Amino acid sequence: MKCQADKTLAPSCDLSGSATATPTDEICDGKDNDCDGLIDESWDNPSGLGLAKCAGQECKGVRDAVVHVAAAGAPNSGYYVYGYEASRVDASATSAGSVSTRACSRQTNASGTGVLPWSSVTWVVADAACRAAGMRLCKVTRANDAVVADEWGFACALGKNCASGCYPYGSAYDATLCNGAEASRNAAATVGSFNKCITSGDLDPANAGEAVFDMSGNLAEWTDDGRGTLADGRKIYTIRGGAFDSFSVGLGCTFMAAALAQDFSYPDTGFRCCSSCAPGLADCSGACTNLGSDSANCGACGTACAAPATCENGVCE
Ligand SMILES: [Ca+2]
Ligand SMILES: [Ca+2]
Ligand SMILES: [Ca+2]
Repeated sequence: MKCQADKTLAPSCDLSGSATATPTDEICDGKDNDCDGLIDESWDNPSGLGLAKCAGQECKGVRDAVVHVAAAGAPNSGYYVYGYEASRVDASATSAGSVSTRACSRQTNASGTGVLPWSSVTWVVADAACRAAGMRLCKVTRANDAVVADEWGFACALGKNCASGCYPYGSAYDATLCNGAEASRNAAATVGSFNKCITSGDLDPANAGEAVFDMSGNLAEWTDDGRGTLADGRKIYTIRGGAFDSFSVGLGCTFMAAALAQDFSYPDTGFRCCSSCAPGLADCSGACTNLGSDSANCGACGTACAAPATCENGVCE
């Protein structure tokens, strides 16, 4: 099986043997790179289905750039977080793109240019975009409003003294490191381009040096941290880290005072995804599963195949 030379014609593959391109592992680009008929799927090609091979192996699904958070002795760690603010599959250095099928975490697109983050996004759209990537928004667990666990804040604050506020890069504010209001950019930058705006804590002793970008500024980030419900039924969620139009306090790891309705969006609102599951597996309410072969979660969490159909590469057949 080979791809058509013109992959912009995705998801079609040329089965005649006359094509020139060969399949590759799936990347987050709005195209069917591995010629299996699915675009930007997060799971690997199941073995035994006769699907495209990559260097003799089954092709891998999209592998978002994530950082494993497994700090020693930290009871709330053991999860994965996007290394970059989420971007759309068709993002470039000059456009945030327009396709809303799923979120991506990467510093550059297939053309090798930087990508603007997915902005003007509502909580509802952000939540769906993470789920389509087999992930979810970063969770906060509360008991009587007190924070019990905070995935987003834990990664940001790790290793710093946050008693009077802290930042991903350290305990003291530095206006030059991240894209806040004092950077005077007044717009989002391509993800990761403020290359010192990174987490300084050792998020995983097994992967020393891994860091998360832009947790302070650039775009403020929706989290799965429910803060109540409006009279009309809309839910309220915390948005973290401040944005290109925020000042020091709002740019901090522990700042949780920005809580907005689920349908709010603005040019400074973005998100990043988290997961309890390793890349290639989906986080379905905390259970890690392969959406390519799980007949109870086929192609998406909660999509069950009606017997006798079974799940074959994310489709009930
Ligand atoms: Ca595919
Ligand atoms: Ca793709
Ligand atoms: Ca941010």
